[in-house]
Amino acid sequence: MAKKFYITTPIYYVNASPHIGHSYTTIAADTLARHMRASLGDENVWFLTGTDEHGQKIKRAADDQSLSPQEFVDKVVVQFKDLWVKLGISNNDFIRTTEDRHIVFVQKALEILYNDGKGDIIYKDNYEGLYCTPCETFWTPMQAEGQLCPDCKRPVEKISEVNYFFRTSKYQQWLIDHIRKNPFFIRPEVRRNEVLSFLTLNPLNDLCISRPRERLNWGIPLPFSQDHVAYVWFDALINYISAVGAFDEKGNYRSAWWQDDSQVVHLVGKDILRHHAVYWPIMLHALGIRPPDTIFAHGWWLMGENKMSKSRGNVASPLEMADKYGVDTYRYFLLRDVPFGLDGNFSEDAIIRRFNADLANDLGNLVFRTLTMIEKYYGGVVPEQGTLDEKGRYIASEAKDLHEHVAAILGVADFDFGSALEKIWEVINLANKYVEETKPWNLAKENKVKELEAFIRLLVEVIRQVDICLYPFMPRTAESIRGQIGEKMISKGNPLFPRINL
Ligand code: ME8
Repeated sequence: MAKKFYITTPIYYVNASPHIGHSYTTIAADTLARHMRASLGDENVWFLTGTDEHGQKIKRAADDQSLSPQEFVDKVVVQFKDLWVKLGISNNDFIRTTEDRHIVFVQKALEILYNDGKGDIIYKDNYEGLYCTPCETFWTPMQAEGQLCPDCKRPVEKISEVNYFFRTSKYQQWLIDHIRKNPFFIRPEVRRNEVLSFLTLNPLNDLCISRPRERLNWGIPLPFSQDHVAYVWFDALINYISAVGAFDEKGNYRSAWWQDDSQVVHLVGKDILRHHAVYWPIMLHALGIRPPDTIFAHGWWLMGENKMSKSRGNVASPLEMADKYGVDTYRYFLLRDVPFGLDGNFSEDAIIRRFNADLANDLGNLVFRTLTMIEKYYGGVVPEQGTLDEKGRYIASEAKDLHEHVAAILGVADFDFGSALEKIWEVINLANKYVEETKPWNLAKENKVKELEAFIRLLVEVIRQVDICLYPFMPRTAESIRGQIGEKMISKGNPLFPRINL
């Protein structure tokens, strides 16, 4: 097992407010970061998120509001930062591509590739192509069938200009070999196969990494050309290394987090898989930096048939959902309702169903009935451990092993949050069923003092184990359960999840 864990989210465009899709990746990364901190220690986990602030899209959005691009991004970035605080996101750093630390680093990386490659890695050429401005991508006439962008289906523009290119084609075979040798490099499997077939069936086009300043000046100036700025994707991908390291005077990258003994994981949506699984590893390889260990591309939240997206305007607000249903309910819903990797339909009805069934009925009920019994039978003092019957012993051992089971599920690069939560709920439900079968109120009536004590103590142990496993997913809930069931005494308070009546 790696000694260090470095996890990232995409850096989001600040052309509009964050929506549920953005919060999804960030909550997933937060859950993994919290989970890994529990096993590796806080000091061995680094969680990075941030914002992508250059490029045409941002410039246009700023123009629409009659603001300078810098004024505009300074305004919107606050919404992302505030949302992450509200959602309990425990990122260690937040990188903005307009920060000096990033700009200087990108220029250095370009300089290294330009000088070391001596025209073999970066070269200048005339470019004629079809360009999709919202996606910031050039397409060949075959790809942009009917003059429409194959990704977003909006019209493309014909463009002819002198640009700088990155000879990605030179690294195509290296990348294919790397993907074949490393089954966990691109996950889930379906995405790995998708990238492999793309790479094995098509010659890779060299990547255009500049934009002429006369067309777009909101970008990082190329160190070797006054007339160009860096293509926004080239600038953006580099955030993953600019935030955690630097080049030494010989051009070698040094980082505390991007090391041989660290596990480097990028979580992204499937919309940006190709940028991450093809261009990014090649950029790193050309810079003499090893590829990340895993690029996981999750599915999309849909509204009806369509992907939820800023440009379509069919978005739901994470702030509103968290205010309405609670931050932890929202976190739980996103990670439980749809298997990580697949698409899912977003609906408030589904949140309410999860809330009432899993949170109010199962978890909330187990905690509240345990607290009530401790108050009623023991005046609020947590009883001592006692001798359990066979069923009780089985539940105790399932609870004891729960953390190991959850860690085994999350330890595989498929990050199956849904199955991990299901496993936790199996134990919660075992305990609830045990209460119903044992009928502790009868034990009390029949004066079975020892049995009752052992029984209630078991429930406390189950809740403690569940609490530990739940913490990465629902940190505030876990903390509040810890506050309610202390080492020796309880502090009952209100039910955690009062039912929502429809
Ligand atoms: O692509 N469902 O930024 P972006 C699930 N700046 N996840 C979604 C989603 C949805 N409907 N919509 C967005 C960019 N996401 C670039 C990234 S990284 C070097 C540069 C999430 O603001 C998902 O993680 O368009 C997706 O990949 C990302 O937001 C795209 O965010």
